[in-house]
Amino acid sequence: MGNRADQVIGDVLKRIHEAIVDNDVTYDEYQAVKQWLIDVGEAGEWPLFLDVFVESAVEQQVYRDREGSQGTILGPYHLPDAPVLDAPYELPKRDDEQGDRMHFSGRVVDHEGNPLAGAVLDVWHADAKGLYSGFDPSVPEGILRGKVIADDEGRYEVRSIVPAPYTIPHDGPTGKMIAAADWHPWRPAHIHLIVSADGYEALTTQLYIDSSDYLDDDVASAVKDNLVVHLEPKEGEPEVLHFDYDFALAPARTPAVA
Ligand code: MBD
Ligand code: FE
Repeated sequence: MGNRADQVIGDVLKRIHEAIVDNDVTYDEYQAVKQWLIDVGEAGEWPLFLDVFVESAVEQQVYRDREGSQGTILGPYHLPDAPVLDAPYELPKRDDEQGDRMHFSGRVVDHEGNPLAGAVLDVWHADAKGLYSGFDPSVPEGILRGKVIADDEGRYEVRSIVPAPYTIPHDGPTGKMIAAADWHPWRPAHIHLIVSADGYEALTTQLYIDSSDYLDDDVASAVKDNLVVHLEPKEGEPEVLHFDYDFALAPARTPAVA
């Protein structure tokens, strides 16, 4: 067995050196990149930068043969300690929360379609301005996040508001890099979930709203066709937008530790 760090780090550095040669990089450019890397750290933007520009490649590689539902990237805005909510499940919101009301429901099953009773759905999403609680100081803590439990037949349902597309902050170094390259900083409107059940591989995924812009050019390259959902007025409650989505979990890769 070779040394993994030697192999991977050596390969990454070799490819950087090749890019320097292929693009005839100048000393000014080298100094600018060095300062930019320092700035990203000082601004606390490494989680943002890495999850937007690198995580999708890791996710696709690691889960290329996964059974069951598709996953996608976790992103930088998950808070693992969100509370388990009480039924009927509705994500915490402000009294004057903006945005259309949303309801989604479905089943959590295994890769053979058997219901996973008591499965946990950890759900979080941005508000109607595209901002996340716990990260943007203008949004109170705990808003639009929480854990929902599936019933004995694996059925779940969640109420919330429809999130807006997300834009990376323009003022920081990540935004400056995007502007310098003439890229755009947007992600389509999405809902994050981690769906888990004992004995199964947790599914980290996102659902994308089909009427949103940027589905075809997500800055984070994390959209997959079968993660796109269509909202329609809910039966008997036409002011609420509804979609159905089922999650199929793959068996855990490694046996649980006794
Ligand atoms: C997000 O909301 C997000 O989901 C990702 C992956 C990156 C930046 C912002
Ligand atoms: Fe997000």
